[in-house]
Amino acid sequence: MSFAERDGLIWFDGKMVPWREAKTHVLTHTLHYGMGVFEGVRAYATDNGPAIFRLQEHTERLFRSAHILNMNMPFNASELMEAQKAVVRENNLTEAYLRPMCFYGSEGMGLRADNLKTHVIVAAWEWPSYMDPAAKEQGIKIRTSSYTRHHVNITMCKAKANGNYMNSMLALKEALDCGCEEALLLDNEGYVAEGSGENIFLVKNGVVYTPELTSCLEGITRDTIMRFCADIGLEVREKRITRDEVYVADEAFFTGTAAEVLPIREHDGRVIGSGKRGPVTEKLQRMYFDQVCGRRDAYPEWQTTVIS
Ligand code: PPE
Repeated sequence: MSFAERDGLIWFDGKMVPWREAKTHVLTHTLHYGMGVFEGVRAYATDNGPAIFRLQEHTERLFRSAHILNMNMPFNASELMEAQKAVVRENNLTEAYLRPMCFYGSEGMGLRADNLKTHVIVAAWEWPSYMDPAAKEQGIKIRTSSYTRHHVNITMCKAKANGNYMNSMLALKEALDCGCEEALLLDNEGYVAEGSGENIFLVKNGVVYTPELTSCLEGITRDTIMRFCADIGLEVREKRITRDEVYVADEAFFTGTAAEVLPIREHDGRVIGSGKRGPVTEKLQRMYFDQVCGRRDAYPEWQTTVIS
């Protein structure tokens, strides 16, 4: 089913509009040059109805992304948080993937356009993990991408910017064509950066490692996992990681809103650890699902129910 031809409502510039009417012109500036920012957010079914996970942090990152790209935001954070709650509620979703996105309209054309307005949409739909459910247990096969992750001074990597995802799509397609399920991108110095849409973690001799933030998006799932590690006394070291450190890790996993917590079983044809989900990954993965589904008492502020 096409994403354009569905029933439901999309929040568009402050109003709920019928799904099929949430359209923009072909001369929409962002369509031409990729200057836009977005978020990926999930809502999970809980005993209190659907709850959006870390809504505030996602919304704050959207504002930081817009600030980095110098995009004027016509709404404030509380309006956009209300919009996100409303799309889940008004589409009667029990679980959802939410996509807030800010883009320049067709007010002007060319790189020099100086009259552009930022438009904002929030859509939500049911989007189960795009990996096979068995992958959550068995792990996935990945390969090092021949595409380098964006250099920090080419596009602004702290911004979750539309245009940055050309890099992700090239890397992912290459990995899929090679029979893998995800790509691992290295930074311009050759150190491990991240997946096409995930942060990476390694476990070695009981210590958890993840690349420093200069090499990856400041993932909210990454932050969640790091808090869990601190809570259960697991040391986390943020450091530069080489691809061969992944080959010899005891465990490796990806984190991201869409991918959730996903074990990696093979990298560049080398089996990682036992070749399936390791015990640390399993523990953190369980904590994650318990948390997002409202089965833990910790961090109640991370859950936002959508009831108005
Ligand atoms: N790195 C990248 C490049 C990235 O796109 C994401 C999220 C992350 C790390 C993890 O960030 P977080 O979701 O805050 O833990 N990628 C989003 C878009 C994926 C897509 O396929 O589109 C997501 O997971 O929603």
